Amino acid sequence: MQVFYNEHHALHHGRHEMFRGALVPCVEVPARVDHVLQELRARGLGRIAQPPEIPRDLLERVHAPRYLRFLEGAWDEWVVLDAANAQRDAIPSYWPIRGFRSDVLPASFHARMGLFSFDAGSPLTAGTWAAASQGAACAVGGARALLAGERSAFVLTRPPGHHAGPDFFGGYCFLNNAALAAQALRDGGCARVAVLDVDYHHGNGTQTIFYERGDVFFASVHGDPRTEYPYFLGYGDERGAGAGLDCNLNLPLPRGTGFARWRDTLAVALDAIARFGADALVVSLGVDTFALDPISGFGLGSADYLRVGEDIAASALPTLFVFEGGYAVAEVGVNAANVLDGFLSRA
Ligand code: OKS
Ligand code: ZN
Repeated sequence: MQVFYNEHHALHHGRHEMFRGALVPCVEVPARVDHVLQELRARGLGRIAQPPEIPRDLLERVHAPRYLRFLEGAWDEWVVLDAANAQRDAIPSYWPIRGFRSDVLPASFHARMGLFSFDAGSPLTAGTWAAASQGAACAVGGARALLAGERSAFVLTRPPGHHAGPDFFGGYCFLNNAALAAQALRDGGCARVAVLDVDYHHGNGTQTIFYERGDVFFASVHGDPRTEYPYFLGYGDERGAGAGLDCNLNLPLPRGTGFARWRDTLAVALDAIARFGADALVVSLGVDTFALDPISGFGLGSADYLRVGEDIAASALPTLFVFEGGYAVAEVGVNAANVLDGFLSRA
């Protein structure tokens, strides 16, 4: 399996995130991806492949140009405001919610931080754009590997992507790697693409990007947003709209769900993807469904991830795995590699 490893991932390393009234150390740390890479090497799993240059027009088919321009220049703007800012991460504090105008583009950097984000838990750092844009290139590289005939590939990157929407960041995500891969597959000739999101958290960014499109199916198994992040999207009655009606499937499960029920629900998602008639599959592979994950609430064990990979392989589609969440740092490598090993054992 080709592995598109983001060599620049550690350029994004937030110091603190705002969490319920306190600045706490970031949960989404470079060591996560280091552990996955180490585990792949230990198993002799995968060959590192070089990502391509990512065309701007592809980025702009997923993300709004004004959002991309903001993100690319945000750190420089932040530091120009105050030289001392070089020592702190940029975190938004103001959001244009119901009744505010979102057609304006304020001159204030702080206002634009809020316009283009939905939480205070996703610090923007000196290397955020460099890391995120290289991750996007890795995602496109993975898509092109499938277009060239590979059965599977793995995008090993951070920051993750599935919460990033057309014009917003949040949930530790800035560019939507899975969505960019799905778009690259469409552009490369796949008529119908499915995104399967198995992260603990609903992929609100991916859902929003494709909500009105009939060419990309989005299916997600995740913690019920009534109690779990991102709270305001991911409910079962969100079925898509317009040309995308019935091309969105949310399968929320209660906090505390164990592997047996989770696996039955995965089967429902895979069945819907088969009925959609996808010719390629992008998997948003979060392993924060692990029982010991510090910020999540499902009960999967390490061996269960082998079964997850096997079940996904049974759909017999060209499959791109894109790394998302998973914060039990010591186990994240074993868990992610188990999915890939399980897949390869049946592919
Ligand atoms: C805790 C609240 C934010 C949770 C972000 C979830 C990130 C994730 N600071 N998404 O899949 O893993
Ligand atoms: Zn997650």
